[in-house]
Amino acid sequence: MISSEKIPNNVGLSSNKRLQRALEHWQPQYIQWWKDMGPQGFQDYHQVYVRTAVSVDPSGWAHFEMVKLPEYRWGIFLADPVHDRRIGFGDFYGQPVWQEVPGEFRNQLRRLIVTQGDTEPASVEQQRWLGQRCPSMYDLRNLFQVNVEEGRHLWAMVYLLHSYFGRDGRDEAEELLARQSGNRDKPRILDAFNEPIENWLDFFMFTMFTDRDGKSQLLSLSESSLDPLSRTTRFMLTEEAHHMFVGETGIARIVERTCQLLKESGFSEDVRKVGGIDIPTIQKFINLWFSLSLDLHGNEVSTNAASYFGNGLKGRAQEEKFSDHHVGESYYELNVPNGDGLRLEHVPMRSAMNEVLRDWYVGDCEAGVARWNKIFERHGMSERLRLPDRKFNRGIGMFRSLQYEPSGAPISDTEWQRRRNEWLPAPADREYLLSIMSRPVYEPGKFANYIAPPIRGVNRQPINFEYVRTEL
Ligand code: BYC
Repeated sequence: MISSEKIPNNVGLSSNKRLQRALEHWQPQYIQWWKDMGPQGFQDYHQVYVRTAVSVDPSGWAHFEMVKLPEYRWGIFLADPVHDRRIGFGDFYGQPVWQEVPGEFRNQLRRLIVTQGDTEPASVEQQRWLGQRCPSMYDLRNLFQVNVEEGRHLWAMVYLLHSYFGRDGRDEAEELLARQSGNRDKPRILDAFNEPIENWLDFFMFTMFTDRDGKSQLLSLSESSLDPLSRTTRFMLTEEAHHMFVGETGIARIVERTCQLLKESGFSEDVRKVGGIDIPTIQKFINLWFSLSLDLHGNEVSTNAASYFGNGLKGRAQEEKFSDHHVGESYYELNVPNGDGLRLEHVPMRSAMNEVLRDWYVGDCEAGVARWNKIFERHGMSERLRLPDRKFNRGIGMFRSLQYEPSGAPISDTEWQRRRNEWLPAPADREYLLSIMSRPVYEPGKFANYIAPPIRGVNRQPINFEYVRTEL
């Protein structure tokens, strides 16, 4: 039975018969999907200390409780409406925002919502085995927190599909549960969401870099003229911040531990010999997940992006920071491949919107990497982590079929094949990581040898709090 008590919401669910009927059909399928494809081994006998969104009040929107994962109260929330909100960019600039989907933009909006929605369950699927290899109970809990909230973000997109797209929307909502990450016949839509996440270095890099793409995409969707889409994504950003925190601090704690192990061994040891994760391996995983997440922003020159912008469907991150919201006559200076080098081209700004968002994203990632490098500085070490060049290892866009070193220098295909394992995780790196993660750490307050404890626990609980309890 669908009830407002089971599904916390601020969308008037108890009086919305149409939405209730649609959800009554979809929700059991969702729970079945969650049990089959969600965290493996933690569905039936474990209680997890998770936060649940219960309102949109900034001073107290979430509530912490011990719950069994399949009983999590996935809710539906829209950020509060902005009085007299006007369209902030594109051809309809200044007109009132839309409360319904205009017929002429129905397909484009559906495509954007489905693409966004598809990533949410995909990430849960990718991460479903990680609980069996966790570095601590604190981290296990954070993994599940991220997973249930990605589940809620799926609910957010399904709410839009059910409420504004009729029959097609209901079909799309079912398809969101039918595609599967990495499945050869029915893969997830975007490539990065079909990559396996088999160890915790992958997981932390994913939450650092791929969730940050979530942030940039959600920021740009929150500018949308379709007000329900804007309000839904605005509230999703509140939860997204924690996911990036998990990634950024997860890597920071690994870096911290690596520095400690290096110091303890008088810098004479290969840190792997003492069970740590060496800096070159960390760098390889940055190279991988940063480049995969760059791809998630789409092609550099895109007619889709131009018409999303012109039609007011998807803006730029923090649109208010730009002075020109029409962007009819300006140009973006784009470096395009030209023989062995590059040539500067002037591309109509609207067509370059994916690239504009990618610029914002790269800046946000750079700030995160600079924070990691402070840890080396604090230890008096000269090592530094860095983002690879934007051309490196690209699968989407103009640099797709070309090869570059992480520095951005062009190389031949043969050279790429020969040196690829120097720059991206090699099978031996993955084997090593699995070897140090094969025994999960489930004892409260204990941490695997390759990662430092966090500075504080969750929601003012002590670090050694029993965040995940096994029912006897
Ligand atoms: N992989 O004109 P283009 C998140 C396809 S993450 C595979 O550039 P457009 C999260 C494209 O579909 C944020 N295919 O495309 C994070 C199209 O194919 P068709 C997710 C790709 O539409 C962690 C063709 O190439 N949000 O929230 O301008 C955990 C032409 O490309 C890819 C969104 O995605 C790719 N990477 O740009 C959980 C926001 N890239 O149809 C969650 C909504 C492009 O011509 N989506 N293609 O065969 C969008 O804004 C746009 O769809 C994209 C693509 C920016 C993704």
